[in-house]
Amino acid sequence: MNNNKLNTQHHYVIIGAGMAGILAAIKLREAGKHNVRVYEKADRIGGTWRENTYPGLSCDVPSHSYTYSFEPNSEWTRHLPPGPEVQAYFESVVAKYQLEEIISFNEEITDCRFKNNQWHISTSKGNSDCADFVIAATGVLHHPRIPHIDGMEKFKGKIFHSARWDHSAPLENKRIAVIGTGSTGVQIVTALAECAAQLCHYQRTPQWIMPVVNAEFSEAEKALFRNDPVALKSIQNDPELEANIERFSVAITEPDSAAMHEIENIVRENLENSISDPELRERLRPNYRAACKRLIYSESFYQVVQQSNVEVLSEGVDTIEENGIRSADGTLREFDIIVLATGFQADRFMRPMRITGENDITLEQAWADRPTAYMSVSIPEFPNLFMLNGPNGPVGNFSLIEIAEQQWHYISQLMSLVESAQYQKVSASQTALEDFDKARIIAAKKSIFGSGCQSWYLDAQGIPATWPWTRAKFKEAMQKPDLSAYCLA
Ligand code: NA7
Repeated sequence: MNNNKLNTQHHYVIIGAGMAGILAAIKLREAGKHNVRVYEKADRIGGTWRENTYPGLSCDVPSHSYTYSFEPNSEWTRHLPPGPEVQAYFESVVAKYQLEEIISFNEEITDCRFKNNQWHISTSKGNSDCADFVIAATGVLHHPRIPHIDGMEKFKGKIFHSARWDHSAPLENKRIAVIGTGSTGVQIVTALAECAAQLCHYQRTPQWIMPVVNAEFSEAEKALFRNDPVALKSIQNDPELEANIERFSVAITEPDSAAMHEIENIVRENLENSISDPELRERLRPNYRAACKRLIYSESFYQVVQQSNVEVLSEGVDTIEENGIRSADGTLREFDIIVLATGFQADRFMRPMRITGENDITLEQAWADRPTAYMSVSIPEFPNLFMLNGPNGPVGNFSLIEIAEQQWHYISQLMSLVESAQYQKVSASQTALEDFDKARIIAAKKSIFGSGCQSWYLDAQGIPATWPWTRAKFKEAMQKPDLSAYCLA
């Protein structure tokens, strides 16, 4: 490959100005590629951190790990950063790299079609664009999953999804119902317990809770990080944290490992030691293995659910009526606010955008069985289109920033084959994807995610859609593409 032949005139389109889109834009410009356009359907950057503004929002990955490797942040206030701080971090990065000038806000890409070795793009504003490369950085947890509960439309109070928080609704001394016990529901209940008159947590399935101390960084620590780049780098690459993350990744891929038994012991002891009422303890006890659903980290959820103004209800939601929720046991509880912390449609990725690759194949056709991508980044017959945090990536309690950076390292090597004019198009071969998928599915079924629970990690057939091997193996796979897995023309 002759890098001297780099053609800086290639046009790059990035879909989405969230964490991954920002990364791609920075990396492209850093490499001297200035013909870059980011399309963002909202009016601000930030992706999931823009959309989620609920009380108690916090990242469940340590702050210094949830940070671009090249943009360390001395100012994180806590071990697990509050959501608004994460949003502010991304906004500061966008400002520093002057990315606003290349972002088209309020402009959704509606259609992408590959023709004559280019992607022909249409947007919601009626504009068109023509790109040599498309980077889909559309996020995973993006489309709210709104359940259809009988009578929802009759409710006279406020009802909204956690990712569409209605900030006009006062919370102080209100009667509030939260439906859903994922990370979101747990964070919301923990926050609202402070101000609600009555807080009912509707639990369809209990969760294992990993105790955590979400310590604040002291002023002295922040001053040290501010003044000593080496100290800042070393907290970012903290070897102890690294070892723990790696151990966790072994645990989820090898459910019988000592690492997984250790996690199980911790969460079981947390439940046993924290909940004094035996009846409530049993109601909160999951009947599946720890980390089968995404593990929830909480400092105080178990303490909060024992407060007098908080109740965990496992009777099930039957209907919603004018004044509240009727449980399956017939009890009507009245509420001012109902929060649907019911998660996301994690299989949508860049859909509903219409994407048509070679031979008129649509993304809907390619993904008729399930969303898949070779190594999580490339789809056969969709040349020069790459995904960051696409299907089959390592999404289980890891820093998606780190994952996206590794994917970028890999993708940029594929793009350079076209940039150097060696080839005109590159996409994974069908055989490579099939082989990858076969191995992935075998391993996925054996992972903790396949150990018998319902979660957003599972595809429509109930198979974990995540990267089923260790984090170290992913990092290794992202070092260098195996070109024999690609169709190069
Ligand atoms: P999750 O983890 O998908 O959790 C959704 C929760 O909502 C979960 O407890 C579901 O119960 C519950 N749910 C969904 N539909 C219903 C209905 N119809 N009735 C009752 N309960 C329902 O989403 P989160 O937003 O909490 O977290 C997503 C990720 O964001 C999280 O993993 C972090 O990565 C950040 P179920 O367990 O299916 O019985």
